[in-house]
Amino acid sequence: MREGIIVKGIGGFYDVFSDREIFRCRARGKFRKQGITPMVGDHVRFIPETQVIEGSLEEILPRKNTLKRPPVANITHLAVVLAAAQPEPDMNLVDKLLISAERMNISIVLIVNKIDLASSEKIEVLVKDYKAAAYPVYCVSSKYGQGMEELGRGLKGITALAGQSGTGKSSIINRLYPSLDLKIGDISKKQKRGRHTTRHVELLNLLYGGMIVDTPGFSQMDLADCEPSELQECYPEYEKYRHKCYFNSCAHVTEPDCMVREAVKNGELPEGRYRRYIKFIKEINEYRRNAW
Ligand SMILES: Nc1nc2c(ncn2[C@@H]2O[C@H](COP(=O)(O)OP(=O)(O)OP(=O)(O)O)[C@@H](O)[C@H]2O)c(=O)[nH]1
Ligand SMILES: [Mg+2]
Ligand SMILES: [Zn+2]
Repeated sequence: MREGIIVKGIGGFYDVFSDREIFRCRARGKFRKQGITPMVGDHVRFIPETQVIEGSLEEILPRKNTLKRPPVANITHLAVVLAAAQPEPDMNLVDKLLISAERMNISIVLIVNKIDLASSEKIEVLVKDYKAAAYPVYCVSSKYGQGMEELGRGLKGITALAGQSGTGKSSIINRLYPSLDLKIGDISKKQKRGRHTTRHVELLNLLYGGMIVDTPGFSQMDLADCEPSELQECYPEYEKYRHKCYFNSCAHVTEPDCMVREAVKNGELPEGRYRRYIKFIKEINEYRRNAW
């Protein structure tokens, strides 16, 4: 038996990448009986095709993690892509994507694309909020190539790109993988918004090693299944302060002697991130009230 990684699923078949070759396999019936669906990113054991039958997927190895959108397993990095302009970045969505990656323990990369469309001051402001969290930030222009090589070299293992529609996720992959020619959407001139052009899920081998998966952009996300107490753990920059809060269970909202709030007040922690954090806490509490 051989081992490989599922890079694509189409109509009941799975393309498995192994030793620089792709093998088309059908999943054994036992998976369906067990209610298991193979996913892109799965490490699998398979029997390659013979002249009479197509390859056969025999075993799925334990998954390190699974992403729902896009449905991919064993992600190393979630790269959250925002555009410096066109479309204007939706920082609520950026932070929610970061939160979902933190909850899954997936390492995070932030990509600010389209730096050719904004002043360096504007880019500096966007990036500033994420310094304290110490996320790696790449400022790039997939159109003109700035920062792209460094980004390509920084991505190891499997990377999933996520972000608002039109931020340039497919364009970034096309730059990193020139022969590919993914479909790029025209931004509608009137709305300056993307057009949801990317639909299928496929793992692609990158120029500098590693694999990447493109995803359709989305515009909304909810934190409905997140516990309020869980949310603060998704902010690495609060780590240093939270154990000094007066209350052990401090949620850093209105509690007295809260060191997180203190740090925001005196400028040690970014205010924008904190404001959105408070907004998300309210959102979560709202869901919970409605659920009862
Ligand atoms: N000026 C400029 N335009 C860019 C850059 N990167 C991408 N674009 C343009 O932005 C538009 C959207 O790019 P896509 O790559 O389709 O964006 P996407 O994030 O894949 O969009 P969805 O698939 O809808 O989520 C296209 O018109 C690109 O040509 C850049 O660095 N600078
Ligand atoms: Mg796309
Ligand atoms: Zn606190």
